[in-house]
Amino acid sequence: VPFKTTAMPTTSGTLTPCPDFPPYLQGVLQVQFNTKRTLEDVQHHVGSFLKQGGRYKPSNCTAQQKVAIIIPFRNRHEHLNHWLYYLHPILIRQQLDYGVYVINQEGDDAFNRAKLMNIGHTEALKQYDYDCFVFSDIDLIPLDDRNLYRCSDKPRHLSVAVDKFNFKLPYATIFGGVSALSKEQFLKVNGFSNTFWGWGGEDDDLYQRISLRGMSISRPNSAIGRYKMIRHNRDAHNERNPNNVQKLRETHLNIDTDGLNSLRYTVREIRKDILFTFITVDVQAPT
Ligand code: UD2
Ligand code: MN
Repeated sequence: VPFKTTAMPTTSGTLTPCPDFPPYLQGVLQVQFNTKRTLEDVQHHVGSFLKQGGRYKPSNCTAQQKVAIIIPFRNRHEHLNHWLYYLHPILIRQQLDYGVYVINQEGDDAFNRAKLMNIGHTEALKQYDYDCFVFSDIDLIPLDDRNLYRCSDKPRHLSVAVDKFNFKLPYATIFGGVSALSKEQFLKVNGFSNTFWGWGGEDDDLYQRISLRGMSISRPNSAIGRYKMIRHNRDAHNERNPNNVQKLRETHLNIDTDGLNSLRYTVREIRKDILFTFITVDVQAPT
């Protein structure tokens, strides 16, 4: 039984808080991407545990946090299927009250990962009173379910040991991949910058925002924070943007005016699948 739940109603009829250490965790996980997976496969695998929109909450205890998982997306359906296949069972075992939001950039202008994250945060809060946001690439699968998709007293970097980087941090301040910020922490930094178009820099800018607001980051240890990244080439319309290097010198000038408080976009469609909420947006790329 993959996600055993034992009913534990208390005498008052209310649920007790879920424990600090979820009892169903398995530790090290087997992950491989050679099997082709369709959305139907994944639905058969985990669909019955979920509610429309990729929502779940434990039935036998009150989750410690309400977590929105935000995934920036364009044209990575194969990766999405793997992500859903592996992550839903993990998040269920972690006893989270969670929802999965895939933020799909419409059109083929330059990709803007950071702005999609801000949009995901804003749209998720319209659906439910989330108190924690996990921002994740579509192609990163944890190799250990003790790496909890929760927020802590500091902004948290979860993807510390990625196979692509030989399971080491490529540099000490890296904050890309998978990261978790509480609602309060994310507001304090004014979210991500909206102005990093194309590949690179947006994650470092967020790290600098965190430092500028007097916070430091936390990480799981590198034995637990292990990930596999699905192999891929750089996508079309997400070329490395050399302007982003200069932008990184200006975080302190932009943090107050470029972020959640200047976010402009148009929602094209909100589609609630059983496995995820798929939100297609026009990010208003500069012409
Ligand atoms: C690194 C970072 C990533 C981000 C990126 C620079 C790690 C482990 N990862 O990843 O967090 O900072 O550099 O922007 O440090 N995407 C699409 N469609 C596209 C393009 C991107 O869905 O056409 C999404 C998808 O969720 C993808 C993510 O954006 O995983 C990051 O893009 P990437 O995987 O091409 O970048 P990568 O692997 O160099
Ligand atoms: Mn990647």
